[in-house]
Amino acid sequence: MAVWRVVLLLLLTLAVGVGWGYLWWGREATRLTREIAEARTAAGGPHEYRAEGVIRAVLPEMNIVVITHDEITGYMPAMTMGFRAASPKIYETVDVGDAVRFTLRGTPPNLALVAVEKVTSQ
Ligand SMILES: [Cu+2]
Repeated sequence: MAVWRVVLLLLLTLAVGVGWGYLWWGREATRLTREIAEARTAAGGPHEYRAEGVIRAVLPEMNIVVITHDEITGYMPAMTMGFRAASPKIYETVDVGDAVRFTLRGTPPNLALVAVEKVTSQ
């Protein structure tokens, strides 16, 4: 076999190999991207939760509002805990003892209180 034929054959083999490698990698990358997106959706990503509770303490200096809350569906059972307020305006709208309906937003467990509205008792 002529030398140029051997060289050509080697180059072709190499080209095919690299080509398949790229194709395989491309498929892998696509699959990984999809899996990461699915895992993010399942495990976390920004969520929004709504619940009701009673304000127990308002601590602007600690950036915390303590609320005894009902069960937060899909997140946590009823308990008393502190929530970080997303904005200082939150503190102006609530007082200790208020029954409230509130909204949490963020990626669990890093959630912030983004809205609080008083529930008027009938
Ligand atoms: Cu809680």
